Amino acid sequence: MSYIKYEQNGFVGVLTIDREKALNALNSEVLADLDAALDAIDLDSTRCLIITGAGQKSFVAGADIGEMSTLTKAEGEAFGKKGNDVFRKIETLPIPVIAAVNGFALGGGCELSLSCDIRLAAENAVFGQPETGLGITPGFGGTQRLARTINVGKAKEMIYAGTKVKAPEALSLGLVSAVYPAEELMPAAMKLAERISANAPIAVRACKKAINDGLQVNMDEAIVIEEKLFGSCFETEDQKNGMTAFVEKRKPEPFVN
Ligand code: CO8
Repeated sequence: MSYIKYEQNGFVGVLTIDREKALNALNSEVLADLDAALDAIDLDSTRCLIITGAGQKSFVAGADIGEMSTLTKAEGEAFGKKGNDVFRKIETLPIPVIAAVNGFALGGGCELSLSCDIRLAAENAVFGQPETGLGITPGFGGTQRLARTINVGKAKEMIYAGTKVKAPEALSLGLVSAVYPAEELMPAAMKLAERISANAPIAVRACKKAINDGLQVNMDEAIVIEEKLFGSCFETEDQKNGMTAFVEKRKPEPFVN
């Protein structure tokens, strides 16, 4: 039995973390299943991925506290690395990843959403890094990605004090792009994923790479990254299709990989 459900809807993959009884908390098995499910995605036929949690209450309520409660220093580091490797795989997946945050996104759940490109939230979503109240730091990238995603002072407050943030505040902080009534979250995520998938897939992947790689270096190096990826688009059928259609005042043919 896998803790991950995966569905393919046209060009869009929908990956659900399915451990509802424990509010989709991430234990070693869930992380291993997530890792395997990511490896199994057919990147030739998938242009966008949505990640969500099973049920109405929780996206992911964190790493599994029961499993972590008895870890030694070495085991703690190994568990942290396991999560970090999987989340980095999500962050560097060639295609865009949307987190559809359907409830609690605490600790490792908040960190999972931060490894995605875009976060959409249901009205009942709650974000937080409660780790310091458990005697640990965030360990799946939270100290790094939260501080790079929102105002550093607010990220520090959330991490030092364990301040939780509900969906409307998450929107005002720029932590999420939009908030929807619970039943509208997945349709909205699908709609966005389909809009992304309708654009030139090689160009979309190049944009993800340019943004992610460029943010890690200074502006002079970042601009060179963009120039190279921009130039590479001119070797694609999609560029010819998209630009010829504009010049001829018609819609482009569907884009290809
Ligand atoms: N781990 C394990 N089990 C969990 C977790 C979790 N993080 N969250 C919820 N559960 C389980 C509960 O134990 C409970 O199980 P059972 O029914 O067997 O008692 C079930 O889910 C339902 O939970 P509650 O009864 O508590 O539901 P409530 O609606 O009363 O409360 C909350 C919901 C507020 C979300 C509450 O469950 C809660 O506070 N959960 C913990 C949230 C948290 O602290 N998350 C952060 C964990 S630390 C972390 O993620 C670190 C990441 C980096 C790790 C690095 C490793 C080195």
